Amino acid sequence: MPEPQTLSAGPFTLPALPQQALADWVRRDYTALAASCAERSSDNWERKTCRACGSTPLTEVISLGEMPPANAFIRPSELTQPEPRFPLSLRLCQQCGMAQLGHVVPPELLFRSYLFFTSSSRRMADHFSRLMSEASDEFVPPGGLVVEIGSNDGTGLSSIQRRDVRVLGVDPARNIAVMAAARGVPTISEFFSETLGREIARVAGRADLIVACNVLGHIDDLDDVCRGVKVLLAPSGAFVFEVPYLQDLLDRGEYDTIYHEHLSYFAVHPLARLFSRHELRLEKIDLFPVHGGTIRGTVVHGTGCSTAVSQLIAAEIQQGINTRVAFDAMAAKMETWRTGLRDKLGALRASGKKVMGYGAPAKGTVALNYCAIGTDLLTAVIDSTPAKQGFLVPGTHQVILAPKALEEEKPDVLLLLAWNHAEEIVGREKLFRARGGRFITPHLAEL
Ligand code: JHZ
Repeated sequence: MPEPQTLSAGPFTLPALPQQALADWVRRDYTALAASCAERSSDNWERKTCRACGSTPLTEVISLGEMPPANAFIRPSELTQPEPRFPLSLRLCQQCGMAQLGHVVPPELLFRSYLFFTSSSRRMADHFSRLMSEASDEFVPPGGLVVEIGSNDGTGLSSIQRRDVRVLGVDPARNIAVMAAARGVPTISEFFSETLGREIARVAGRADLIVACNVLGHIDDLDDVCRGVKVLLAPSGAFVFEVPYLQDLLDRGEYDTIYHEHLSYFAVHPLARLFSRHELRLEKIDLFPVHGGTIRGTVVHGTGCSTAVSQLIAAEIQQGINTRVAFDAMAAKMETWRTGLRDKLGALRASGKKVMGYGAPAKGTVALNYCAIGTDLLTAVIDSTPAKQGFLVPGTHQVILAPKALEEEKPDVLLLLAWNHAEEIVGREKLFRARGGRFITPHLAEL
């Protein structure tokens, strides 16, 4: 364990807390800390200005109608109660081309109790461990501080805990923060904000590395987050983030990744613009195939962006990914898949085949609701997450069963709702395939 040391952190020159003291601080001061964070709006409201550049107008390019929140799994006993639904429509900023949702569901409703666990995919856990390890090698000196925003169950941070670094998680999901703390990752169960960034810097010193994977898209006030990163990040530190890439969403028609939790759909161009408004420099972009196509950005203090990032931006503009034409093409594909999938499932039912879903991801809720696939077409869904089992898919109400149900139910066809984990899932379910079982995807691919 490193000795306490004094960090020179801009206006903050307090002794940095070692790991154990950091954990004690989180435990002891949690209530006061939570109260000091800005209260969130409790209304479902409409967004009129762009999250990246603040401009108007925002023009609607895709509508998925009214949808239940994608992770609002319900108990069978709650079936008689009305299920909340909110408008789900994608809008485009006419100035910077940022794609974003028009309606904001209160984050307290979406994120305080959460059923998605980073550790649910071995491949993703490895991906995040590699990120943590490589970024720590590059940016974190001995005894340095790593803060993860949206740290979930602590999968990422726990992978570097044996190093000579201090780790601190921030995640609003109270049920998951407890799990992270139990595996030794001190976690502030709050929404990240400028207020919280200042508080962490004041008490723990500035962070050498701030990580946020699949988080920026979930936050309505991106300016507040950037201000928080700016005050928390050490002068030579880095902010490393991952977000699904809009280019892949459009190319592959990943309409099911559009849901209320995802408020922004990022291309590099609007991101660079957002950061530069906060004197943060987008230094590097790496592309990864995970989650249907992801970009990892590395941001440092400074202005502008690197030559490599500028080249990516030029390519995006040339391809027109932030234009209405690209979204119109996707809307047409969505319609074809919806009709095709309903027809296919109808034909399978007519020929006496049993079809179940595999994976109860957030995107599964969107695909099933958008295509109006009820329990008549798809009887149940398999998912390995114990916390989801026994619950029903929001809106369409398939019961979620543990993978062992495959042997009892013996479905003929599995609709792979978690298509982004195809390799892992198809690779594991060899028995199902051996007895003639087939996987199909919501995009009508046969695996
Ligand atoms: P998965 C999540 O979306 C949530 P989701 C979040 N909003 C986000 O931004 C994106 O990730 C990027 C199960 N499973 O990862 C586990 C198996 O059953 O596609 C999960 O419930 N067996 C933060 O929810 C689901 O599938 C397996 O072998 O769309 C996958 O969810 C594996 C690998 C997974 O994320």
